[in-house]
Amino acid sequence: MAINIEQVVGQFKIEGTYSEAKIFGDGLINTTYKVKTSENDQPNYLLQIINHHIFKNVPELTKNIQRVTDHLRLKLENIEGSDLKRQVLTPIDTFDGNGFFKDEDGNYWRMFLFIENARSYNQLSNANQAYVGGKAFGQFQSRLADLPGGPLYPVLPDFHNTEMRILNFQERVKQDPVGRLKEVKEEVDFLMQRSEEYKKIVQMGREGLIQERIVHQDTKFNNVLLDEKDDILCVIDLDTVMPGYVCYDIGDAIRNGANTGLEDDRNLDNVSMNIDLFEGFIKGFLEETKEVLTPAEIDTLAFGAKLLTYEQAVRFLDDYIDGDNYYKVIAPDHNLVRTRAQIKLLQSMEEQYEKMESLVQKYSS
Ligand code: ADP
Ligand code: GN1
Ligand code: MG
Repeated sequence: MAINIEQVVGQFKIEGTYSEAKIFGDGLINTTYKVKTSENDQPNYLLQIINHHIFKNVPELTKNIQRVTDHLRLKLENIEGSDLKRQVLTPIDTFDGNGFFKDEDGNYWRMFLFIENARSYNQLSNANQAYVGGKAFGQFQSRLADLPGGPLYPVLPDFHNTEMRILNFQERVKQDPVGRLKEVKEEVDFLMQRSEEYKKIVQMGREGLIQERIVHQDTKFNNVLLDEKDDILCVIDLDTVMPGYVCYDIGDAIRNGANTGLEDDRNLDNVSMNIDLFEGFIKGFLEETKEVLTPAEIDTLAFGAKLLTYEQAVRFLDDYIDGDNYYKVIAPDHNLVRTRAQIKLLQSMEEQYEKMESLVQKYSS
């Protein structure tokens, strides 16, 4: 059935009159629209179809986001000069009080206030942006450290459980459901040769050497909005905020942000890790978090960058072998292109690993 967006918007308590909706942003998971209102003095909105094949419990997901944004807003209220409409996401409630709307086709919709005059970048152009990105995710984590009301609901259990992801990947390789394995033997071998090394963080957690904290878990650079001066505005895309290890956030930020190429670059010569951008992320992140992190956690940060890049390569290749059921793709080989770019990035990190570790030491002492 054709979607009537105006009717969907009518379920939410918006201010102003619906005027138009246009597809917006470059997320790989949800479908996002910018909704404009016709009055100049009324806000615009962001409307999303939540990918409920991935996020199966939408009511609990909605509660998590409500709790997280309420807490962040409370923190901002105590910081002079805060802009409560732009420095934290504002979810819009529905008339039935659920905070989401399920349409006749089974799609789940939600709305936020649109954050105006914000930029989100898919690629960084300088180390200052990396520093700001690191600071944004560090600040996000430290502000949520005292979230009341018990643990958040684990919306995606084992999301960054690399040990589990490797086991699932091995199973997928065995099944080879759409006959693509023959094209990717080299990539599978590369990843399997390293599988023991990348089970380390989960093992450390099991042994009680590192603890779980509330972390974002999807720290792509386009999930932080910056203002016109490239200062931190707001961390967005809160679907995966859950208990997890600290190296997941800084690791994924570096994986995504310190790449000299694109996540899906077909030209592998473009892809490498820029050590200056790495340094910017680490400096910003540790400025916000070093007081609370334990020495064991600090020791995992450089490793986290390799871990998340490795895991992402496993996830993209797993989806390719499975026939592209998870990530949005724009070409039949898109997930394979992404896998190869992650592998190239990982190799570049392996080459620079000593330097990465020494920068972590520098900014944590
Ligand atoms: P996905 O999970 O698909 O990545 P996001 O929640 O990150 O979805 O939203 C997609 C894009 O929409 C973001 O990268 C960002 O550019 C933009 N965006 C998201 N929320 C807002 C907002 N409240 N105001 C302005 N832009 C936003
Ligand atoms: C997805 O939602 P988005 O586009 O910010 C994915 C991340 C991956 C990323 C790779 C819930 O992020 O884990 O790292 O794509 N989110 C989910 O680009 O799987
Ligand atoms: Mg996003």
